[in-house]
Amino acid sequence: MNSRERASTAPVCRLCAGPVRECVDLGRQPVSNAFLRPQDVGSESFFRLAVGICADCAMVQQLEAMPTSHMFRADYPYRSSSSDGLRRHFEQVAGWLRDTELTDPADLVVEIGCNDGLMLRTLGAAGVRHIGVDPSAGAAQAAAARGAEVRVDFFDERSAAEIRAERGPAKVIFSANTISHIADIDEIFRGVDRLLRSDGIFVFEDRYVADIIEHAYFDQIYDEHFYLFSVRAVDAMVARFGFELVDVEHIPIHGGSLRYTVARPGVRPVRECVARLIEDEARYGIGEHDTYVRFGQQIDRIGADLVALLTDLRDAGRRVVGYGATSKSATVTNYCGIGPDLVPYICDTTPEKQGRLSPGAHIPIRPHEVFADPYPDYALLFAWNHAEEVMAKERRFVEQGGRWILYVPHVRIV
Ligand code: DWN
Ligand code: SAH
Ligand code: ZN
Repeated sequence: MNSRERASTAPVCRLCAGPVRECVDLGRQPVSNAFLRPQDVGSESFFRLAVGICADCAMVQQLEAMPTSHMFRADYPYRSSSSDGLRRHFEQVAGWLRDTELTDPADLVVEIGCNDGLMLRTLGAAGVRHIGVDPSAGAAQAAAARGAEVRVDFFDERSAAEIRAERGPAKVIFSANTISHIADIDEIFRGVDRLLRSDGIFVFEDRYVADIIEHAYFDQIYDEHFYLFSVRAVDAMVARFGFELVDVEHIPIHGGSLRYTVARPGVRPVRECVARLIEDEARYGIGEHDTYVRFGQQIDRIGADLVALLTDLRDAGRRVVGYGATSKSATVTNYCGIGPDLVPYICDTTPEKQGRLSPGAHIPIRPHEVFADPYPDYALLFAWNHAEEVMAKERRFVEQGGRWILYVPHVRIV
């Protein structure tokens, strides 16, 4: 069977046109960051959140894409600077790029998906030539207020060509938690090809599928995370677009991510960790359909256990509130059918989310100050990736008898 014949019967890989086999179905899901006003209930967009793996290149990808225009709007509410841990991380990234790559005053750095400018403001303050590209006008405005220059736009071949014409080629193109979000990834690589200097590097960080599998982080799957990257699949992907994967570094961000460094072929030495990680992935079955089928079974168990626990607590008259109105919480609540009857509200520090309802599940989002007024009996930690920071900040909650509920890799009270 050639790939065109297979395409008519099976979903087709966005990258290599190979057959994609479905393995996880998380059901009907909303736009994970579309926190809605009470008067807008009934106007939400939903899609089927299902994931499959390509039999040829092993890229894990969603079977249906939520349109980009629904996800990344001017009022996209996520702000990178809502966590101290992320603030420290992006300051480190900026310092590393400044000291190793952006050493000449003429060097230009471009950030794809700069959001509120956490990374760029450090480089801007150090006098580095920079520009961020992000369609979220609200976040871009916050970035500008911090001294980062931002173009409110999607990064694609067109905007990349315009940036090059205006400012010259980029020595570094950086992106965190954005490349995996873009189903139409050809646009990204065509843009990078237009904009990157011949000796430049394209560095991107994204969640690592091996960590998602190992820790059953099923809530890292939502509309925005269209691809779940592995080293094997990214290595093949960048080669297809005429680039070379030269380095990979494991970082603890968002429960486990990889920082990929990509260059034009032959320009930079390829570090041996690339081949080593691909071998490790083969040993752990990261490219195998069966691995993801087992992951799906684990998700079923977590969902059933979580609903049973929340139901028992409610029936026993205990107060449970959600902590952190994350994108991840949209997957958990909509997959499990958890609504305000089980979790009456979610506390969150982001002004853009407060006073709204959570997507799909319609759980009210309330300001962080409400958490201690009075403390609930239990807090369901949707922002588990910031657990250390949150638990340190909320020591009084535990001292007053409060307990945390965690649900990955399994449901438990701590
Ligand atoms: O990849 C993505 C990452 C970068 O951010 C995007 N697709 C969307 C988003 O994912 P998320 O919403 O799951 O990200 P976080 O960083 O887990 O969100 C944390 C949420 O919790 C924010 O709304 C802020 C809130 N929060 C809080 O209320 N108190 C966070 C901390 C640390 C706190 O102490
Ligand atoms: N880099 C930040 C924000 C990640 S959220 C961090 O790691 O915390 C994803 C960001 O990518 C959003 O701000 C969204 O508006 C932006 N984005 C989505 N598609 C994009 C595209 N095609 N070009 C540039 N930015 C994009
Ligand atoms: Zn493929």
